Amino acid sequence: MSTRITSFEEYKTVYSESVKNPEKFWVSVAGEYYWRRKWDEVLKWNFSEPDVKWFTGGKLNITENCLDRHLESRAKQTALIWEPNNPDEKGRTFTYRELYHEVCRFANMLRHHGVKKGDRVCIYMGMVPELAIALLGCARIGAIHSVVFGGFSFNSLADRINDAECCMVITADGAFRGAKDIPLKNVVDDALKNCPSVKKVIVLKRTGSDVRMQPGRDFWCHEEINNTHHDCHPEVMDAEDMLFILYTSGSTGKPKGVVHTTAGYMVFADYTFRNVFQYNDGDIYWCTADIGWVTGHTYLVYGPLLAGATTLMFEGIPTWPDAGRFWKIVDKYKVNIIYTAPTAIRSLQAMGLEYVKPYKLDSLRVLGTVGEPINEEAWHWYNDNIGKKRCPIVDTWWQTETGGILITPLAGITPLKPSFATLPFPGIQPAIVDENGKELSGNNVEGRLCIKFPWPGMIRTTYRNHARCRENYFEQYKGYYFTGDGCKRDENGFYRITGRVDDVIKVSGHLLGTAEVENAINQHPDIVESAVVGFPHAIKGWGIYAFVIPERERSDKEKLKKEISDTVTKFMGSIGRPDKIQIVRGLPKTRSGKIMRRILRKIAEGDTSNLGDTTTLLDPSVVDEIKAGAL
Ligand code: 7RM
Repeated sequence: MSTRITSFEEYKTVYSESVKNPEKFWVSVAGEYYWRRKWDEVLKWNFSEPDVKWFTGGKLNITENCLDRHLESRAKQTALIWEPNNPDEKGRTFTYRELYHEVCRFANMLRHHGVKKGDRVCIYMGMVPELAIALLGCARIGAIHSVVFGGFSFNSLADRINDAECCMVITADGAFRGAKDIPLKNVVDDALKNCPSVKKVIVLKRTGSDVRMQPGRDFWCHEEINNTHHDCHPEVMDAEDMLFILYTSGSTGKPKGVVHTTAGYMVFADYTFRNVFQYNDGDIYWCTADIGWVTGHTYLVYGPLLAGATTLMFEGIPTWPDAGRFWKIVDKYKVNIIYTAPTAIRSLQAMGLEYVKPYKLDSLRVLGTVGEPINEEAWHWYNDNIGKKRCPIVDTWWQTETGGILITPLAGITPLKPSFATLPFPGIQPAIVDENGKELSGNNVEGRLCIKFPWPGMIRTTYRNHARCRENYFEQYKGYYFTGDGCKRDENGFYRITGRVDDVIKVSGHLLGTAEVENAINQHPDIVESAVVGFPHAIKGWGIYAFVIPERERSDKEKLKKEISDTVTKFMGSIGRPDKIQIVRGLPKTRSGKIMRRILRKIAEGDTSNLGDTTTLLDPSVVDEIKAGAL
C-alpha cells in the first residue's frame, strides 16, 4: 500500500524524491490499483505539442477500482451518504456493495440503450445519488461523461452537448435547491431543439413536476432500469482512454472541453485525496461542491471512492432552510472532514454566529477550502468558529485542467499560513515566471504561476481542438503549463495565489468567462454591445459588472436592466447574472476598435483616480461619462 505521508520531514523527503525521479515516484503510487494489465511505459511527454501520456499500455477500468476492489473488505461499509435538500425528507445511504450494484444496473441500462465505449453522454442533474451513479455507470462501459452544472441554462447546455456531440442526455424532471424547484427537463427540451446528435434522454423522477416526454427519445429512468442486471462486465480501458470531458470557461465566448483520461486521473485523484485530507478509515468526509464542477468529480466521487472512503453528498444549499444547514449536517452525520468554498464561508460568516452556536461540530478534524483565494478574515472565522482552533485548514489550489490538487497543505502534517496554499504536492513542480516567461528563482518573488513537469492528473487536450489546448496553456510560456493565475512565493517558499490574470473571473467560486456573459447580454434585442468585467465583492469574491449600450435611449432604465438580467438567466443561467449593469452610450475603445478593459476594470473597482494611459482612446470623453455614471 503506497501509504500516506505522515510527517513534515517525510513530506520533504518524498517531495524531493518525487522531483528527482518522478517516474519512480508515481510508479510507487500506481502499484496498488487493480490493473487488467500493467503499463509498459510510465511517462512520455513534451509540452510543445503538448503530448502527455501516463502508464501507456496499462489496461483498467476506474470503476473496478472505485467499487469492485473494495468489495472484499468494505462491502458493508457506507460508500455514499445522501442528504436531501429538505431536512424533513429521509436521506439515503449506499454501502459499497449497494453502490456497486446500482452502478452496474445503470451501466447495463446505458448499454441497453446503445451507448458504447467512446460515446459521449451529457449528464445534467441536481445533486442526487443517481448523478454519482450516472458518472460511474458511464465509466463502467467506457462512455465519456460530460457533466453540465444544473445551474446552466439551455444555451450553455446546448453548446456543451454540441461540442462533444453527445448521443444521450441523462437528466431529471427537476432539481430541488433551497426553496427553488429547477425545471431541468424543460431546459433540456429547449437545448435539444438545436442538438442533432442526441438520440435519447434518460429522465430521473425527482421533483414530480410536469414534464413532456417525447416518445422514442425520452425514457423514465425508473422504468428503464427496472429489469437490468445488477452485475455488469466493465469495459477494459487503455490508460489513456478518455474518462470525461468537463467544460470550463475561457477568455473567448465558447467554453473549453477539458479532457481527462483514465489511469493518470485515477492515480492522482486518489493519492491527493488521501494525503491532503489525511483520510482515516471510518472517517465521514463531506465535499460540499456540486458534481457539475471538477471539485465534485475528483473529491466527491472519484477520489473518495478510490480511497474506500465514506463520502457525503448534499442536495441543497448552505442557507436553506437557514444558514445553519451545513453545521446541522456536520452534527447529524458526525462529519470528520469538510471541504468547501471560501464564498460559502463568507456568506455564512455574514449571517452571524447564531447559526453556528447551536451545533457541537466536535466531530470535525480537518477543514478544506477550494475555488478561490481565501481572505484572512474568512480563514480565521472558519478556523475559530468551525474548527474551534483544533482543525487544520487545507487551502487547496488547483483547476479543472489539473484534475486534482497541486498546491496545498497536507492536513496536520505541513505548516499552515492563512491565505496561502503553501507548498507543492509531491510530484508537482511549480515555477513563477515574469511577463517574458523568465522563471523567477529563489524566494520573495511574484509573477505568473506555471508548472514545469507533467503530473498524472493533468489535462490531455481540449476536446476535438488540440490547438486550443496548446494555445491556451502551453504556448504563452514555452516549456511550461501556464495556469492563468498570478502568484507570490514568500520568504519561506510558500505559495499564495493572487487570482486570475486573464478575462475569466471567479464568481462565488465559479469560473466565468466575461465574453460568455457578454454573449448572453447581447441576446437582448435592444442591446448593441456590452463589456463585462469583474469587481471585488465581499461575499462572492468577484462580482459581475456589465457596461451595456442600448440601441436607443430608453427612459425605463430599471426595466431594461431587469430585462437584461432575465435574458442572461434564461440564456446562460443565473450564475452569469450581472450584479451591476451600467447603461452607457459608448465604450472606451482604441482606434483599432479594441475595448480597453483595463479602464473598465478600474471604474468597476471604484478606482477612477488614475486610469493610466488613455491617449490611444478613440474618444476619451466616453470615459468621463462612464465615470460619472459608475455604480
Ligand atoms: C478547483 C477549481 C480554477 C481557478 C484557479 C484559481 C482559482 C482555485 C484556489 C484558487 C486561490 C485556491 N477549478 N482557485 N483554488 N485560487 N486559492 N485555493 O476551482 O477550474 O473552476 O477554477 O480557481 O484562479 O485558476 S476551476
